[in-house]
Amino acid sequence: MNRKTFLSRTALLAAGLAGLRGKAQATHNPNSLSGHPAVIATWDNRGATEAAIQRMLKGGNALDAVEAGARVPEADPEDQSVGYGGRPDRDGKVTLDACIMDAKGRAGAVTFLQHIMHPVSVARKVMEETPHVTLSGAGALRFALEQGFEKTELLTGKSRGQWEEWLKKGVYNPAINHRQHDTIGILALDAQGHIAGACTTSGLSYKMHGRVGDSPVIGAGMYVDNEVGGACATGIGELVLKTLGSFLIVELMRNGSTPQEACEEAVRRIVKKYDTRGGQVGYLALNKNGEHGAFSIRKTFPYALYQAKENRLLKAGHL
Ligand code: SD4
Repeated sequence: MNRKTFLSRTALLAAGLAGLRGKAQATHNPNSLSGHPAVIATWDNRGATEAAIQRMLKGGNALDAVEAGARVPEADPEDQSVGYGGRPDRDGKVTLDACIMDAKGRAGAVTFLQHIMHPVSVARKVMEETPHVTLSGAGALRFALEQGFEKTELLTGKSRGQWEEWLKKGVYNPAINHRQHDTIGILALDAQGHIAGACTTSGLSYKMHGRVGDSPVIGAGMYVDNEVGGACATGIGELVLKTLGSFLIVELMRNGSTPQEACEEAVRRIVKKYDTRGGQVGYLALNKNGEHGAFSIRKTFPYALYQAKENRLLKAGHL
């Protein structure tokens, strides 16, 4: 590379980072508490964080907590980005992705799963009952039914109606709805100081049939390491998959970054390399001290944080 090319590339990079600072804004709450038990979840998933922390106050560990939390939006027909009531793919099928990981480093996931309301619980069964990490599609469904999960129609009248309207527009393309996507990534730190995480989604609305996003991919949609902490993602899965943001954030924290700095760097890696116009990716991180970070490409990135001290519930921030 000659000096001129080097200088122009450096200028472009600097401009890109300045642009990032302008475009992506920190949603970190500097007044938040630290400590544990603690739960943090993407979007306005307050019900999920409450369920998770209640599970821990009743003796559950971090793994029980993230499963209990993730099951809340999975069962909610009004949440059209997760589980029951999720928006279908462009063929009208609701296909779900989920993963879970615990403090021992065990992991389980399901991808492209249909007809099961609680993919996060199937992912936990994959982790606990099989030698594998991921089961997919028909195999994941067969396993779920063998494990006693019930077959359910996940497409609600509301989601079907919206899909039919979308079909009338004649645009048979995958799309993401920025205002209404609520994939839940959830991280919990229990009273023993152990961390676990989960992620569950119906994926991008009207995606191609068979498409799998970042949410069930360990290290992309979610990652925890009990020596360090954890991270999870929401947004356009393709951008997260190409940069393995959750694994990156945990590794940055291992090397001394705060959760906030690590989330910002993971977003920066995406913005530097890819065209993110109109796109969203948001990361959350929680370290072993219960300190958290949050950052996203777009200005608005709500998340729910819930911490308990001396057996009292303290709502630390919903931004
Ligand atoms: C996906 N990351 O399937 C998910 C979508 C998402 O909030 O996060 N929606 O790409």
